[in-house]
Amino acid sequence: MNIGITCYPIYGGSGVVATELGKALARRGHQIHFISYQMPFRLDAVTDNIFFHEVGVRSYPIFQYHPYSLALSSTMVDVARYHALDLLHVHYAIPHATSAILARDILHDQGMTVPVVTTLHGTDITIVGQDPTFAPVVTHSINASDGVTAVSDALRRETYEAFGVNGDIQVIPNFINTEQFSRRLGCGIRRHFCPGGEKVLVHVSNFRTVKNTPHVVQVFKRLRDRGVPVKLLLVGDGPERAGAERLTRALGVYAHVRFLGKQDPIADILSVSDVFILPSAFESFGLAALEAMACGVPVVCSDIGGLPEVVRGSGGGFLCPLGDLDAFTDRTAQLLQDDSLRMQMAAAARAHAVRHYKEEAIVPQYERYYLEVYATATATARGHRSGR
Ligand code: GMT
Repeated sequence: MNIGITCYPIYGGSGVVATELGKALARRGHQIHFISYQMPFRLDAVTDNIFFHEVGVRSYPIFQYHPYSLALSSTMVDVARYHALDLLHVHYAIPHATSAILARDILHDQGMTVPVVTTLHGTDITIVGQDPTFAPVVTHSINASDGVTAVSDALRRETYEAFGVNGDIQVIPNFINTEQFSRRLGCGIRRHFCPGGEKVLVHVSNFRTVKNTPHVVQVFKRLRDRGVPVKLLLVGDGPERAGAERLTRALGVYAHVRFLGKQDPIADILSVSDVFILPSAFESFGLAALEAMACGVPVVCSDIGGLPEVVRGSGGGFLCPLGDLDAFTDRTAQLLQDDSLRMQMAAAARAHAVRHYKEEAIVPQYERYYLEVYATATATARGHRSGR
C-alpha cells in the first residue's frame, strides 16, 4: 500500500513508534511517506520505500501564530494526490487527526478516497486532549476517523470514559525491533562511572511532569542512604530536567548521577544498566520500559495505565503503587542486591518482550487493520457514488 504517516518528529514515544512502524512497513514492501515539519529523529535513512515530505512553516505578518495544522492538511492533500496514497495514518490526535480529516474531506471532493487511521498514544487523551480548549476537537477527530487504534487496553478504556466516542477502538500494542534492542557489549560508561563496581540504575524519559522524575532522584537517594552501591544514569531531556539536576545537588547525590541528555540508540546504555525505573503518574503503555526489558534490564514501574499490561506476569519487573517511594526503594534494592534474582528477572524480561512485542508479531496487525479500513472506506465511497 502507499501510506502517509504523520507523527511528532521529536524525542518521544509516539514519534518512535510511528517511525519504527514506517520503517518496518517499508521493509515489507509498502511505500511510506512521512509528512511532518521535520525529519523524525529515528528516521536515520530515506531509502527506496521511504519518502519524507516537509511541511513548510512560513511566517506572514498577519499570522501571530502560524496555522501549522492547515499547512499539514495541504501537504497531506498534495502528497496523497501526487503519490496516490491509499491511507493516512496519524499518530497523536492533536492536531494530526484533525488535519488528516480535513485533508481526507478535500480529497473526497476531488474524487479520491483516502481513509484516516488515528493511533492514540497517551497524553493526546489523558492530558492535552482533556484540556477544555481541545476536548471537542479531539472527540470529533476520533469519531470522524475511519479507524482508531490505541496502544493499550487502559488507553482504550480511558478514551471511552473521557470522550463521547461512539466507534470501535482497536488495541494494537507497541512493538520493538528485538535485534536492535538486545543486550550487547555496552559502551564504556560503566568503566569510568562505576570504578568501584557499583550497580547502575537507569531512567529514560522526556522529563515531563507526568514522568515523576523527582521520585527517581528521591528513590536513588534512599538507596545510597541504605548503603546500596549504585549509580544513576538519567537519559533524555525535557522541562523537568533542570529541576532533577537541582534536586540531586540538594540531596547531595550529584556526584553519583550522570545526565546523558537525548541519546539514540539507547540500547548501548541499557546494556550497561542493571535496573530501569519508571515511577510515572501515567503511562498509556511505557515503551521505554519495554525497550529496557528487551535489553534484559528488569524494570520497577508504577502500577498505572498500560504498564501492568506490559509488566504483569512477565517475571521481568515489579509494579509499585503510584508515589509509594518506600515500595520503589525496596523493590529496586532487592534487584540491585540479589544478583541471582536480577539475572533471573533479566532473562524473563527479555523473553517476555520477544514473545509478546516483537515487530514481526505486531506490524502485521496494522497491515490487517489498514486493509479492513481501506475496504470499508472504498465500499462506502462506491455506494455514495452509485447513489446507494
Ligand atoms: O511519554 C511521553 O510523554 C511521550 C508520549 C508521546 O506521545 O510521545 O508517549 C506516549 O506514547 C508512547 C508510545 O505509544 C507510550 O509508550 C507512552 O506511555 C505514552 N506516554 C504517556 O502516556 C505519558
